[in-house]
Amino acid sequence: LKYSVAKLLKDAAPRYVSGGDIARRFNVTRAAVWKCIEELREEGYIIEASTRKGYRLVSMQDCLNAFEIQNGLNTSVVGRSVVFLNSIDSTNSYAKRLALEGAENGTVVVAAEQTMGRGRLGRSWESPAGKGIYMSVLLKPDVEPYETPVLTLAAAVAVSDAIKEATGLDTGIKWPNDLVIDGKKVCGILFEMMSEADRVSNVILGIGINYSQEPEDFPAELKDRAISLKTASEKGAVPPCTTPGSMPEFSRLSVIRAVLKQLDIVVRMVINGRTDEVLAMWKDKSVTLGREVSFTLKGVQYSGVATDITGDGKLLVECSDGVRRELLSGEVSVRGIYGYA
Ligand code: BT5
Repeated sequence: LKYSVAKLLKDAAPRYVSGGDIARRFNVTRAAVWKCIEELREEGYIIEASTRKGYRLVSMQDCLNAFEIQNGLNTSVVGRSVVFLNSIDSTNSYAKRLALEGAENGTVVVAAEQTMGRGRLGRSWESPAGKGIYMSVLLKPDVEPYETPVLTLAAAVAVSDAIKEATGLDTGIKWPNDLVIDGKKVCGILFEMMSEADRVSNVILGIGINYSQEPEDFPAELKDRAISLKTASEKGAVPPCTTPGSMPEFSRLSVIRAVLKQLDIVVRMVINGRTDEVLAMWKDKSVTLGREVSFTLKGVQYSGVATDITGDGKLLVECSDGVRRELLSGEVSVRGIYGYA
């Protein structure tokens, strides 16, 4: 009932709907309607009440729940099932647990907060409550292990396109899949897989996007290396849905839905063998290719120029010792000149 009431108010907005009309429509008491409204308000729906006119939905900007993430999404796989959690250790760890219990292909886990958000190579991901987007997508793609690096690059392309769609902001991709704005990291992606013999049984794509942190919200060591969508949009980009003089009306919800839609598209491209197109999209957004980079491999530090991406998703670096090396994401960290390691 709760979300049926939300949908009714959404369809009617900005007009009021009377409590009596809602009660009759769903065959419940006015007291039950009032209780729904209270619950929706707790979930972040801003609903105005007027004794004469009834209820009116004013804003959904802070609201996040499984119903709104999934409602009318129209994707073929990604988002088939959505789990929303107020707080969790890590959405990737949670998705892994769901996978072991047999969760379906395309299951999405979204949390408002992570208490142990993870990065690659044992690093951590700052995940303060309500200020970021923390989500994991469970996929069961019919691919072999060597095909998965392209899938992780594809995820970066999808999130970059989604951020553009939902906020109007342009992001560059730092290899393998950090999204950056003005040389600062706005999104990180953690790719994990569970495989049996030579089949990939489950892939978990973990996506962390800084949404509304102010620069001072980041820990000191990240202040110059991290940025949120909100800060970036205040600096000049024009989001698609602004009314003159008002703050940008994008939301965690609109960004998440755009991510799911774009992921659905690129995952299908990879599965259908259209990897060349995906790699071309990645290259187009890359801020790494053509630049000088350094990295550490088995304790030895190398530097060189990143020249290309191989057909199977590895970064080609022409090293200063004359050797051309192929780097696999997840194995190494590439340092560039973008203000952060
Ligand atoms: C990543 O690792 O960038 C992958 C981050 C993935 C996070 C998502 S959130 C949902 C899902 N559940 C999880 O538990 N994880 C995924 P990496 O390339 O290793 O970068 C980690 C480094 O980025 C850290 O060592 C910090 O230097 C920096 N960092 C940490 N939190 C940050 C933040 N919020 N914004 C920008 N940089 C951050």
